[in-house]
Amino acid sequence: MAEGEAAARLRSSEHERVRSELETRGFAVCRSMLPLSSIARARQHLEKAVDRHLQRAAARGDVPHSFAGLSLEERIAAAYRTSPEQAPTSWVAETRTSLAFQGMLFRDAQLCALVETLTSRPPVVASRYNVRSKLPGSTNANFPWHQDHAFFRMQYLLKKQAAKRLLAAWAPLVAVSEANGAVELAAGSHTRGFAKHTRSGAFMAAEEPPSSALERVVPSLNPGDVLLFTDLTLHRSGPNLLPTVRWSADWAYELDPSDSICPPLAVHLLRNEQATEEQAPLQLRNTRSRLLLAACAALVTTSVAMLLQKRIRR
Ligand SMILES: O=C(O)CCC(=O)C(=O)O
Repeated sequence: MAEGEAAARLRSSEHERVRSELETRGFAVCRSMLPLSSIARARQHLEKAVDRHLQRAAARGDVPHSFAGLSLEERIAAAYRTSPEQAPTSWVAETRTSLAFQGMLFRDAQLCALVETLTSRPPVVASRYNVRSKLPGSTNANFPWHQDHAFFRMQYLLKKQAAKRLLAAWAPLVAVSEANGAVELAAGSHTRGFAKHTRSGAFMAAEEPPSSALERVVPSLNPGDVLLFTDLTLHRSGPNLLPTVRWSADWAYELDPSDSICPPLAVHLLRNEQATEEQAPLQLRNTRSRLLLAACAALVTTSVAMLLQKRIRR
């Protein structure tokens, strides 16, 4: 068998494994998906962003000094050692136009080829993404159980857009395990529809934890690995108990509800939502009518009062 043919077969069987795991378990780990050269470029970009951040923070007196010379894993942890809750947890503004993140990671050719096989369309990277630093001793970047659809839905609705369905991608920029707050997933939770969520601080949290019947998995990941999961897969992440910073990036690809890897939102919820959306204009109409009635009543009252005043004066 020619070398190219063997590679193509291997790739095709790997794509089918990922599809099958996304469909049945709601997540799949893709080992060594991203070239280490891309990870290195992303880390270099962050090193510069951290340097700029700490130079300014040191000038303001927020941190003792800029801790130049320390590695990406060590530097902000050292700078914010006595105040980890004050450290930034998100580096979106610093990476919005970064070729390393937007091009080399989010639009990596091998990853995009996989997504294209899974959806039978050229992949579209969703506009939302994050680059996260989880510091030891801070709880700011620990996520409660949630489905990403709760976040995504809110973000689209705030932009007055219909909520899109997405496939989430999560990639570590350092070795990640349970010890430094890796992502924990409830296998199979994506088949149970969109769960109710409430706000929990800055987060959206599922009202109920995943059923104890579901297996919970915390994949240990190395730089280059990518964790893919559906927007209905319940997941969370715990504290970083190591002395260094857990760096990661998460982004997403747009799905069509008919894609085999896009689990359905529960039918009862769709009906409720349709009802709510249909009621909204009615409620607005009712509010407008009430305001109009109140204005008319105020006009009548004022006119009667003026007439009475005129009569009294006469
Ligand atoms: O990075 C983490 O710790 C968790 C991220 C997460 O849950 C998410 O992006 O939805």
